[in-house]
Amino acid sequence: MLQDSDELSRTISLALRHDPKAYGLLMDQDGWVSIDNLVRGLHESDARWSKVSRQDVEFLTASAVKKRHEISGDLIRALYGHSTPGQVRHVEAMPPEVLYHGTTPAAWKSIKAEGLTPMKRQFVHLSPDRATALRVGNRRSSDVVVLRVDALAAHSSGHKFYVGGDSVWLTDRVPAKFLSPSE
Ligand code: HQG
Repeated sequence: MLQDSDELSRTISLALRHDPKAYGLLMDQDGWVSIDNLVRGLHESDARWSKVSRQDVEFLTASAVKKRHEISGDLIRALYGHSTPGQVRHVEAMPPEVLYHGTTPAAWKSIKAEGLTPMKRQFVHLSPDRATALRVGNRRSSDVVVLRVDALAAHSSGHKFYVGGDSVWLTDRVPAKFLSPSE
């Protein structure tokens, strides 16, 4: 049984979303890297991961409650969250009428003026329901502002939306006119 599986998942996210080079990984334009190379990179990065096997990574990915990573054959990628230069390609899709975004009261003050922007990531991240947005916002503050995003209206006016797994939608930015606080 793998110890520290949350910590390992965070380290894999670091490698796949933010710093593939530090783990010796070459990422393609869809965000895929070789699982065997990832395992090798983990072994070399920290003695804590010296015993991690490909099977451990496969099990962790398959059993995660929040689907952050995806495996296809010999490849693995992060489903969302990237901050590497350029933009990783994601599958474009028509969003539901409404999506949600959980943020802090301080951020809401500037979001009100300039809309949602990707900040340090490649995309703005949106949630399919209010409860998920609340959890996202709770990472930063117990006082969360959940925004209602008029996603279909934004899509109709030309904004593209992308699938980031089961619980995440991605878009380049959301102008303030499509946002309102949701009670
Ligand atoms: C805010 C985690 C000021 C935005 C989560 C957020 C999610 C602005 C922060 C995923 C702004 C960016 C992504 C503006 C946006 N002015 N603040 N114009 N526009 N912001 O972490 O959505 O657990 O990049 O409201 O659960 O919080 O890691 O985005 O507070 O699914 O798998 O700038 O990351 O997933 O923060 O979270 P983030 P996020 P994992």
